[in-house]
Amino acid sequence: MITVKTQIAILVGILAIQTAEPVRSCEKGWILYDKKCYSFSKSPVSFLDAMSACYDLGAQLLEIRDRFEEKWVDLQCRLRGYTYGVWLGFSDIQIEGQFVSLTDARSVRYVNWMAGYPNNLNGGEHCAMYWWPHKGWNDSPCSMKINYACTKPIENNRTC
Ligand SMILES: [Ca+2]
Repeated sequence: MITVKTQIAILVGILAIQTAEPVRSCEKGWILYDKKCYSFSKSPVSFLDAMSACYDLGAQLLEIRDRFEEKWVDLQCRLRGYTYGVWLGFSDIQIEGQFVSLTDARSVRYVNWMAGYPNNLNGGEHCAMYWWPHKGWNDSPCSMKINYACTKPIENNRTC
C-alpha cells in the first residue's frame, strides 16, 4: 500500500527532473501570463489528483510567486466562479509547519497566509490553497476537493 505521502514524494521527484516542451506560445486552452501558460480546472479535485492531472499535461501545479501573479489568479478564480479557489503547489506533509515548493523542495519565499493561518486544524491540514473570497492562503486537508491551475513555462525564440 503506497501512502499519499509517498505518492506525493514520487511526483515531486518526477517534476524536478521534467523538462519543458519547446513552444513559442501557449497551446489551445492555455492562457499566457508573464511567460507562463496556465490551464484552469473545470472541476474541483483532491490535491494529489490535481498534481497528477498537471503532470499528465506536462505541467506543474500552480505555485504563486508574487502578489501580481496572485491578483491575476484571483481574477481567474472570480471569472470561473470557483467556490474556494485553487490549490497551490506547496505542502508541509514532510515536516509540519514547513511549507515547501513541490517542484524544488525549497521553502516558500512569497507567502500570503490569512491572519492566523496556517492553523493545521485538527492536525490534518498539509496542503496549501489560495482562498480567493478571503484573498489569502489557507492550509487544507489534502483530500478536500478544490479547483486548481496547472502552469508551464513558455520558451521564446528558441532555434533548433
Ligand atoms: Ca487551515
